[in-house]
Amino acid sequence: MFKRLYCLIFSVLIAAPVFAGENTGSISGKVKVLRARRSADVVVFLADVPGTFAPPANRPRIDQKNLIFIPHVLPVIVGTTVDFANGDTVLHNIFSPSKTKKFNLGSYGSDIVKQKTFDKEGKVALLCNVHTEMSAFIMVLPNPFYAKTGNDGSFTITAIPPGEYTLKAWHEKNRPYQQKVTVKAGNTTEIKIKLRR
Ligand SMILES: [Cu+2]
Repeated sequence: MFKRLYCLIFSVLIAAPVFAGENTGSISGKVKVLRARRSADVVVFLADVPGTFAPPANRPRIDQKNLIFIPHVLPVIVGTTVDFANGDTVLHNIFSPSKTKKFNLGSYGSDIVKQKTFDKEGKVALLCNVHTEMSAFIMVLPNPFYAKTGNDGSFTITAIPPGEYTLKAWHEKNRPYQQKVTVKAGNTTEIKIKLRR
């Protein structure tokens, strides 16, 4: 009986260091976009985490429904290939005039999904040649330590290696924001951000 108990305690002690979150930290917070009704679609990210990071195995997707890009803002890491679908019955023609990635997918309907790989950091504005009111953004980031705010402005970035970093926040209509942030193992750093025009 005792032997079994010791065994159990021992294995728990050995297993402990590999628990997720034990060796990493989190950043959690809230962004307030001043003079805006919603604080959604703000990309909060760490600019300077050392290491190389592979893009995800599953391709993220930007769809188009009722002449709206969904999602409106898509953060990805460098090297990510994005699927561009058309969920409407009309043709769309996605293009980007941005320096980060200039491209034009041509016009196509719902029977085709096209891909583009984003291999340079920066902002990519998406537009449609057919519908001038359509707009979306892809933020190409250096690492997976990012989050996008919900309607209430809240965000959480998890599994961050401990260290001191530059935290940046981007919103399409506001001035870019940055601050220093310290991440400690097993800890959550709380951040409050106000974005101004
Ligand atoms: Cu369109």
